[in-house]
Amino acid sequence: MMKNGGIENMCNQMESFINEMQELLKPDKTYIMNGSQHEAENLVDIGMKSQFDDRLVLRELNTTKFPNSYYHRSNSNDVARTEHLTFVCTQDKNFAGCNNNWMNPVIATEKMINLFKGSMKGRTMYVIPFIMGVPGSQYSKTGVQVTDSIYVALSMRIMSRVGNEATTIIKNSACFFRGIHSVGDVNPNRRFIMHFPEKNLVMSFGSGYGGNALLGKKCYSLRIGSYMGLKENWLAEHMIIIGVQSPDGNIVYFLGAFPSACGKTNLALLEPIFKGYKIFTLGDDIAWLHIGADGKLYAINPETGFFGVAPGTSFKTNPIMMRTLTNNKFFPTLFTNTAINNTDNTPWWEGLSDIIPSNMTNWQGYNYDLHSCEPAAHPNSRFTVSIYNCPTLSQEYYNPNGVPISGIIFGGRRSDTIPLVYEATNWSNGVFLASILGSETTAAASGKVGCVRRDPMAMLPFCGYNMVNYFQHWLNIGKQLKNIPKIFMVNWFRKDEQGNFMWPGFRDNSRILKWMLDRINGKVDAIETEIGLLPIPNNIDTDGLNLKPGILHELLSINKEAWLKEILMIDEFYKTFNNKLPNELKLNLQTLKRKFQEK
Ligand code: GTP
Ligand code: SPV
Ligand code: MN
Repeated sequence: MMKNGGIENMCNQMESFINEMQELLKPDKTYIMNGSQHEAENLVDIGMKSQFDDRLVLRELNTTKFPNSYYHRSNSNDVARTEHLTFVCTQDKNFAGCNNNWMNPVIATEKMINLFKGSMKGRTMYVIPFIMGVPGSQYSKTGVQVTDSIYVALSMRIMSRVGNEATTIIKNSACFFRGIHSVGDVNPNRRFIMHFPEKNLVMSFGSGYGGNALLGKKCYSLRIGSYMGLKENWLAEHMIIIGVQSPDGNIVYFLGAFPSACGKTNLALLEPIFKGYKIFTLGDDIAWLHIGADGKLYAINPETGFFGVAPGTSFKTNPIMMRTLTNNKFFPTLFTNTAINNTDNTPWWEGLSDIIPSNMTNWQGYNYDLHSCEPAAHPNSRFTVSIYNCPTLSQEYYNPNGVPISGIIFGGRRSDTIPLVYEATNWSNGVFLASILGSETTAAASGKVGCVRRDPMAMLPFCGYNMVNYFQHWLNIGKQLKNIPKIFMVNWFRKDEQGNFMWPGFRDNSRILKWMLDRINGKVDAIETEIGLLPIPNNIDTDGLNLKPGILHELLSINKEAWLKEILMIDEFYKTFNNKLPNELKLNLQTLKRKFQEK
């Protein structure tokens, strides 16, 4: 029996997709999402009454402190993206490149069909029509995902524009994205996230975790999106979008790319340390970049929510996010794999408060032992919250054409070598510096944490095609731009010998943004060095900053020995591309080497 959440005249293409899915997945019921308030309440209600994997799907949290907020605990084997189980299935293996796992599309399809066959027996299939981007915008895209997870259905409603408006646009359109998702039995041995860019299709089985299961997000908006961007001359990027307002009222827009769990959300919702400055938030994870009619680079955020890392978030580090989380308007907020403070039924995570609550349940559902060396919340525990709750949301978020970009920031998590901030000498040098971006791995993806790996443009896990062609595409976009944004590299994560962060980070990062503004406005000079343009230390506003003497100088210095090691790693990385890299990048590397030899 098909229950229609709203629209009566179901479009042909969408209807046949649903029929096909019913045939394959054999759900007991089908529910087509309409996006209404009533629907959200209903789904939450069902979630609070149903069990999956021996756990309640949702539990209500303290209604005064966290209104309309719900707790979800996942299977402990399903807490992060699984890059080794993520595939790009193009006809030609070389098209996917050595940056992706590849599988023959026919074999991959057969494998997935076998997993999906009847996997929704006894379950409801939720049909999720969604729009990425402002409805009606020339840059927005539509999709339909099916899932058997209420948690995923609710999360998709927060993260994208789900409901009748999407259905109306999709009506009779054949080119919408199709996403097939089932949590199956959450068995890592039967878990695959398969991308078919040539078919605008993703099949994901066996995981309910964000990036694996909310198919509008990384799967569509980045992996499939980057492929569409290559074909259609635009870029899909793992980037925040912010507007930085200076005391004269002028707003300058920046993009910021950092690998997973390396500071995007915190920078996107930053409250500047200085009076008179303000940061407006447009996006915290994904940006679609187009060349406007005026030759400038324009950015939109296709998403409508934040899927943010909980640990480290507090009134001290990120007051705007804390207000966002307790400012619920229309959408329920979800907390996943945090700990629970049983005294008042609120979510808790490391860094939220200096004092650790004494009566807690940890992320796995056990009493938390205060003397434990293990964290109470999973390091990759997250919240899913609507962007409309955000008090600093920019009015320009709704602009269908996006905002014009003046600066692009790339950053990684590096305990050594990489200075606090430096600037590329031009676009080609900026693309080079972004292509050699290195970062220590984090809990956002399964696997070892803390190993330096190259993560070009913070897109290594998300570029849906050969990275060699991706670099060339970046260079080509630059050649078409009339106003070239400045490109900056940052590192908030340098550590001293005791292992403490040398830079306070978070709100103090506004000091670095201020320097970038000054550079963009031509107010300050910079020092030419082997690696690019470094700030004159006096030009960084340190008013009220409690740094020990010499620290800023050290953060802005270049250690030749460390850089020679870095260059060896870059060489190794570049070798993996079998000499296929664009010449412009090879030349940049040669110049970098030569400059250090001359030193
Ligand atoms: P994804 O959602 O995985 O893409 O992550 P993200 O890039 O949005 O990272 P996020 O802002 O959520 O930060 C990840 C972790 O780094 C959190 O634990 C933050 O508290 C911490 N963090 C963010 N900014 C800073 C900073 O400036 N300094 C330090 N030391 N930690 C930071
Ligand atoms: C990331 O890992 O970069 C995230 C979380 O933003 S996920 O949506 O799971 O990819
Ligand atoms: Mn991300």
